Amino acid sequence: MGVINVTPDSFSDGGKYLNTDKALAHAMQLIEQGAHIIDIGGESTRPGASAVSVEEEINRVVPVIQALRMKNAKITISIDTSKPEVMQAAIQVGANFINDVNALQAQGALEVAAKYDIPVCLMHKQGQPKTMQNKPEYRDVLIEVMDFFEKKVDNCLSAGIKAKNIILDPGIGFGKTLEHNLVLLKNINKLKSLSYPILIGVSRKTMIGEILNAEVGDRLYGSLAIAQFAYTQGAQIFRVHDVKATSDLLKVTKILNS
Ligand code: PT1
Repeated sequence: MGVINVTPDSFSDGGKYLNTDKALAHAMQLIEQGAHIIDIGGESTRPGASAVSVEEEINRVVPVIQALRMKNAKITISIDTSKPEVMQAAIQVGANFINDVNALQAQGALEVAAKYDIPVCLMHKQGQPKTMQNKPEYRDVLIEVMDFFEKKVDNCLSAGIKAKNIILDPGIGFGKTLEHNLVLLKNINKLKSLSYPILIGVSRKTMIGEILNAEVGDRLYGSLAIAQFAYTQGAQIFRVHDVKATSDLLKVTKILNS
């Protein structure tokens, strides 16, 4: 899964792809580099980010999704949003994957997702982006994330979302310390016991900066190390900025494991 941020304040490529033509060209490049899914988001969810209005978010993402769908009929287009109105608008112009960092908890989100036979990624987070890194605490992070998944999966199934469309994501960096993130990554096998595919988004994140004492532009090798580890533990989808590097890494790792 390659990332396209259509936000002026994204943590790693803020503002670079605001223009529709530029975003489209970047998406086409990510597809060429091996991305199977293009994840398009109009609201940053990095630590400290502010919320944007429904209207603003739709104005950011819809032109990009429309343009990408016109250029490529087949690619999976993921809409990275927590707002049901944005999901709906995105799906109407060609998005066919819902990536919700709020796990469809917004009023009306379950209903929108249930209307379409498309994959939905349910991500765990503690708190809201603005303040979530302000001393996150858990009694047992693994148990709490697993309990959260069980509840949210139940809600999805009750709303009519098919089990085959559900994907789970432990939400690396979303209200979690380095220790919490490490526990979750080391226990992907336990998350897998729920029998849904696991998505991991760790590309260029703070936890790598903390391990390596590296700025955001210098986190590629750390990101690749975690992607390879997560793959070996059973994760199936990797949300990344560096598609060529990650795709090569996964191709070689797959051969060695077969
Ligand atoms: C993610 C994810 C996402 N991450 C899914 N969607 C972001 N499914 C946006 C940091 O610690 O992991 N999974 N959509 C980006 N959010 C963050 C969070 C960016 C934390 C940076 C950090 O640096």
